[in-house]
Amino acid sequence: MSPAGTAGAPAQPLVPAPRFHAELPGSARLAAGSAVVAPDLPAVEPVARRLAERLGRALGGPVGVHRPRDDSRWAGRRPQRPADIQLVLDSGHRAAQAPSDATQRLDESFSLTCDERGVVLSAASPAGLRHATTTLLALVERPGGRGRPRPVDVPGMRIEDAPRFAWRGLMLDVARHFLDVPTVLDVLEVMADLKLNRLHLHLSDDQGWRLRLTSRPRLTEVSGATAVGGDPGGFYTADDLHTIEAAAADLGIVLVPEIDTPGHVNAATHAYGELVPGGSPTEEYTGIDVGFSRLHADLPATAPFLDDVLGEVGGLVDGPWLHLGGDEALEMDRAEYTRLVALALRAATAAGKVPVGWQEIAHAELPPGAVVQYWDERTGAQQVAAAARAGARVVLSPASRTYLDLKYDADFPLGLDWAGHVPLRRAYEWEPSEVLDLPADALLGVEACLWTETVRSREDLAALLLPRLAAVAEVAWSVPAVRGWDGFAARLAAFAPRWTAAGLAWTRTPDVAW
Ligand code: TNX
Repeated sequence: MSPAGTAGAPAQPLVPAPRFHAELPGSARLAAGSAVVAPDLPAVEPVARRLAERLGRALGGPVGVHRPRDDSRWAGRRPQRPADIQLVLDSGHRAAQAPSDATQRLDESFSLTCDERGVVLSAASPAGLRHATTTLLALVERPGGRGRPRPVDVPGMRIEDAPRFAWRGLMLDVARHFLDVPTVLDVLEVMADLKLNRLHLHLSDDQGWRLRLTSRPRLTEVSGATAVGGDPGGFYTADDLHTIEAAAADLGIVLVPEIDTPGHVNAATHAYGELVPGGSPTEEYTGIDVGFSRLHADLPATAPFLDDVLGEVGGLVDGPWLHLGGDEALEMDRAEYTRLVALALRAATAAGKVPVGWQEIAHAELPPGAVVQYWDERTGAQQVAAAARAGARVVLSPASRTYLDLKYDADFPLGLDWAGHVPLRRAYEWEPSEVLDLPADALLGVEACLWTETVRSREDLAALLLPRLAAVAEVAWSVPAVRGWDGFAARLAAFAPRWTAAGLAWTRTPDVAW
């Protein structure tokens, strides 16, 4: 077994690295007129459609979807024509039963076989088939040559792949600067191509409130228009959130909305004076300091606010998770903090959601299965480990590796540097199991975070996000045995031109021969 492209052959553009990759004799020629042959199931439909659309664009002519009525006739069989791509749902994979995360990783597992007889993508579930199509697209899509017929010979190979971690996320801070729906949809496509599966939206902070709620309309009426530096704000309607969630679902990505309390709440206290002792709203805030704003456990308006807001947000999303924030409430004592977090936890649970929070919530009593997101390497490792021993799950976002808002180096014009600089190689070369001392099954996954204090445009966003998101995605997906900087750099150089073709202003970092 060798990770693609480490044995002298030109690197295949496979990021994240697959678990198993072997060359086979021959190749399959895909061309306009090729067909995607897929089982006739609703859950497979968006997978087959996306594959056919993108193949059509890459091959310069129409690629149709063919759905044989009786799926069993096709299962495990070779394509009828060598130019076709056959999607096979192989329920045999399901036989092995395992605890929930392992089941999910099994669901996301897939194989790809390409030889003279054509391409077969096989998986136990639509999620696995989707990843298989993503892998095929990475092999087929070559920038340039749009619009004219362009057959592609896919070299013979066998890939068997499955994710290392169940949670492979990206957090977007849409509060410091707002990101409109089309921008978020573009990011979702980038994520899906890297086999990421969680989009965490940080919807509220001191500088703005980004989701319109019927229970508390002033949140966006008053605080929807503000942003860092006096830049334009913005907010999502419930329909916007549904648009994002539906697009994410088509790509196998689950939306995790965050309402940050009990700190980072100036947008709320600016809109509702009842959340402030004395009743006068706080001033709007457009700077980038943290830790100064807070809720008050003893005010009568506080618990109803949390119940209404978290209940309404929980009701807007299909996904099982609701992120409660909980970071950097620096202006209150531990006792009041844990009381306020307990109120938020109760509201999330009442909304039927599994609570997620930044690492500070480990100080509170957590319901079993709650998710704690580790970010601040200066502090908190003990509490997070203790919470994990008591049944919490952990998502790793160590700032010095996964905070994609930190500068690449001192000269980079965008980004912060409070946790140092994060060159591409630093975002790549770390081992999740070494970050915290956790029980074996507590580590749920890895999430990159893009805070937007310095992000004022789509260009700024792409410049910080890419290529580092690819590094974190490979940390989250690929097993250590197939990871290595040289192979990654070579595969990434082959992968990245598709970002250019998509019009993304990514950063050509000095550490890769792009
Ligand atoms: C810390 S990380 C924060 C954010 C900032 C970020 C900037 C975390 C949970 N809180 O409020 O935006 O640093 O890197």
